[in-house]
Amino acid sequence: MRPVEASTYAPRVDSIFWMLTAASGAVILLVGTLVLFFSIKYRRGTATPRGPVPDRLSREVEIGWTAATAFAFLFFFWFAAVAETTQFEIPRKAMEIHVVAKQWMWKLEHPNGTREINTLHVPVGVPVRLVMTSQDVIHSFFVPAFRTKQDVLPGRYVEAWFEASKPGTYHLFCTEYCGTDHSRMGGGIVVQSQSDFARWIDAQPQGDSLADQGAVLFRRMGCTGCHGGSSRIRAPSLAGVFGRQQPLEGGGFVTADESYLRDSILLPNKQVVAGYQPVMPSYQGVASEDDLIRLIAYLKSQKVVSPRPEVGP
Ligand code: HEC
Ligand SMILES: [Cu+2]
Repeated sequence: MRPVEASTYAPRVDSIFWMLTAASGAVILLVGTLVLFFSIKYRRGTATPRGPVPDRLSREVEIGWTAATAFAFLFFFWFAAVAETTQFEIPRKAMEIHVVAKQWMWKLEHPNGTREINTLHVPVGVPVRLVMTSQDVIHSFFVPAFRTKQDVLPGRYVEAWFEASKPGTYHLFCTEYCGTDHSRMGGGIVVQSQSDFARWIDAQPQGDSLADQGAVLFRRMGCTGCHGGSSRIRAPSLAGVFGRQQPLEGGGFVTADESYLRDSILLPNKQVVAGYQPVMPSYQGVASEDDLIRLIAYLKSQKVVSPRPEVGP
């Protein structure tokens, strides 16, 4: 029985599998036939010539089969590499889901603040980008029906994406042995039609969006003390920081993505913004993974209002 293909990526992975199976089958058939053919042709008592093979023929055969297999494998490599690289090109308009793995559950959050545990609702036909981290050990997010599998590491963000192509409920597994209840660390992805999904998300208890919750934290954790407009300490304005090419102290640039923002909060001295003193305290151990998701959502929601002159050195 064929396993379900429920994402746009699944048929591509499967075609690699079928291609390799077909190629292996063809080789087995060829070798088997030749073994049979030669064992009959050269069986004892036949008058078939048994002298050495002419040099020229032997060379042609060598070059021929080496080239043919090399090209066949280059083709497989190309095909698989193209399929694989699409996994790193996350569509810009993708819906965003934050995933926090911990022993032994999956915590999932939608941008509007809706939280789920071990079950994730997504609409069909919409690319979904997963921003994942772990609170403890290494886990791995695996949805066989999507052919999506990504290790989830503590202390950093890893990304993956998928686009579900068929409504239904599909298994979610942790596929990295992570302790006693590893085998029970699973759940389901519920793929709904877009209208069903819209209805589902509307029916969830209305809380604040992640960005709004982040704004509260931003004040409560004292970030405004430095990053607020009227602070005495010189700190960069965080409006529009997300996605910017940030010049660093000591030269070089970094793209301000989620991982960079995360590091800026936990390890502020790792990459210091050009023209500023490394005076920001580390929030390691202060800001939880949940807090970080909210703070970053807030920073992402801050757009530049008006281009104002930088007061720089
Ligand atoms: C004591 C003052 C101070 C506090 C408090 C502070 N920061 Fe900072 N922050 C700075 C300074 C100075 C920089 C620039 C130097 C650097 O990159 O470390 C900075 C840099 C950053 C950057 C990188 C900005 C960029 O343009 O690339 C981010 C993101 C950031 N802070 C977020 C926060 C958040 C979130 C909080 C609250 C949890 C916070 N900061 C609290 C002083 C502060
Ligand atoms: Cu796990």
